[in-house]
Amino acid sequence: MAIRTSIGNDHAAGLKFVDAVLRLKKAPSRLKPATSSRYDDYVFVHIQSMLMLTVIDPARPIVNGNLKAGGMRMPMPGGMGGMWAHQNPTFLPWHRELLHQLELDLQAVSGDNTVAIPYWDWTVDQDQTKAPWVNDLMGGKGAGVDVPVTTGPFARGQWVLSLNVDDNGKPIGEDFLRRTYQPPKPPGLPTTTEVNSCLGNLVYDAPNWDDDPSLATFRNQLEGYNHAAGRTKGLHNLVHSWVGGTMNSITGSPNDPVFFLHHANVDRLWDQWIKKNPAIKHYLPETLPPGTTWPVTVDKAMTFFDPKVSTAPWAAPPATPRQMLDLATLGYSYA
Ligand SMILES: [Cu+2]
Repeated sequence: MAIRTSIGNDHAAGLKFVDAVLRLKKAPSRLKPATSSRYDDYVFVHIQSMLMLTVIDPARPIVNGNLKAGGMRMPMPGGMGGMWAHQNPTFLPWHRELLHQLELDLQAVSGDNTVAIPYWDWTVDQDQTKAPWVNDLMGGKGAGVDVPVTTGPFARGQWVLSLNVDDNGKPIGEDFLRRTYQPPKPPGLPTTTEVNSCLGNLVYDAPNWDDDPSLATFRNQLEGYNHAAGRTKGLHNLVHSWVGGTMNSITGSPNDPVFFLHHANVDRLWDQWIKKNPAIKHYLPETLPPGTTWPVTVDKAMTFFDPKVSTAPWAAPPATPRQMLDLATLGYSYA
């Protein structure tokens, strides 16, 4: 049983996580064995999700040259680029499975089934000189704007990115992490007030199930497209931008291990909301009107790989949203 604790007050758990991540970065890759590591498999799954390599809905066909010459595939226009995992209801269950599978791998590579992904409560731990940004955890940033990470275990030269691509999936020829901490205006990480307002929303998601800023559902608020007045983005999206650099990449953000601390916190908030509201629907849609196949309904398998370009990223079959709703069945909890 893994217990995910706050990296701000459980330094030991943070050290265990970092040690396991460094081991996973040396473990053999299943998806790209010649060039990358098992850690990078998770980066690759996320890159694929953003490029949406396979269009799974015939009602929303490939348009605008999705398949470019030379095999490079482009994100879909109109906010459809993240259809596997972002800008739609699967955002929460898809990332829950990604983190869960990574956590199982971290445990396996450490020979310790108590290794857990700590969460970064960014409403509390906002000081850039404290956890998670200290030298034995995530490290910090260099001097200046948008610069290489130069301290800690993930500094340039020590933590080498093998899958660093731009938003179109094109390699950017840089093998190191960048962080900026340059927040969108107005500056600052999300506040407790903003989180509480999201947690008070009792509708998981609703048509058109997308990233329209006016769609005031729990999922769209937690993902960050529907946000507080005066912000340009909200919760999850805002934190990606605040860390900046590699974390601001829509494709390769998991190259920065802080991605997993951030998403553990997002996942924790979904769990809090579920536990606080036992009687409501914890995922929607449950069914769709006849003739429609999008978005993913609660018992439909989510997409984690494109058979055209890779094999399955882990042994478990593709999870459905319903299988992600109860942490007890997944073997971890939040403290
Ligand atoms: Cu993501």
